[in-house]
Amino acid sequence: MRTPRTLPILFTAILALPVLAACGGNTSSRSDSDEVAVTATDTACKVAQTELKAGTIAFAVTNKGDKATEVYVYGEHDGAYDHVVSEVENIGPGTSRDMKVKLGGGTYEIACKPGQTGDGIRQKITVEGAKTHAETEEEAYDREVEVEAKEHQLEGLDTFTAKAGEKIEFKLENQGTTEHELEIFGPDGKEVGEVIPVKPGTTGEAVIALAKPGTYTYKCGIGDHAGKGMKGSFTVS
Ligand SMILES: [Cu+2]
Repeated sequence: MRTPRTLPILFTAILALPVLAACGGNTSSRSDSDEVAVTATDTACKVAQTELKAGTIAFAVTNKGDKATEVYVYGEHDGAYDHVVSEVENIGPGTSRDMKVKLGGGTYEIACKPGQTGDGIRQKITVEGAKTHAETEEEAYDREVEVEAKEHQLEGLDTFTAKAGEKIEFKLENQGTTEHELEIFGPDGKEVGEVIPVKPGTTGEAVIALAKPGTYTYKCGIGDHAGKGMKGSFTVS
């Protein structure tokens, strides 16, 4: 071995420091707020991690290019990544900015836009976890509707209607004795969003955009709950 004997000891000491700092400073799970470095240059958009866990993610953006840049997170909409989930603009050369965003399961694209123009340099990322509607922390909705779940009914949407383009917060209150959820499907039969399973006695919610007019259907996707009656439809005009 060519390595002097003191080196492994030095390495051990260096490696131990951040571990100790992490243990002492913060015992909570990393997934609560993962920090992901995004390095933007005039020709590249480097995202340190492209596979992430659902939740709040803090993108630490550094502009190492010569032009001012902006960074976007795009969600998928009808196969195209054109739905802006979050953005940060006017990042000058040599400066850094943070962009905190809450992401549900799915695929997204990070776009760096050197010169603050065009579609940007894109990097796809995959987020693993519950499929909630992608939302920034400040995301607004137009109104909310309450849905009550029990064995085996979903109540509250019988007379519900909406206008195309409305963003609705669906609040699912589980008054039953087992877990229930609420999946919503657009006129084309594709899922537009869901309230992930909620435990008995608790409430869950999701903001879901009802983009297109038509007949939407909903159901509880757990077991055969839909077959037992936990399903229905409503109209978006
Ligand atoms: Cu159910």
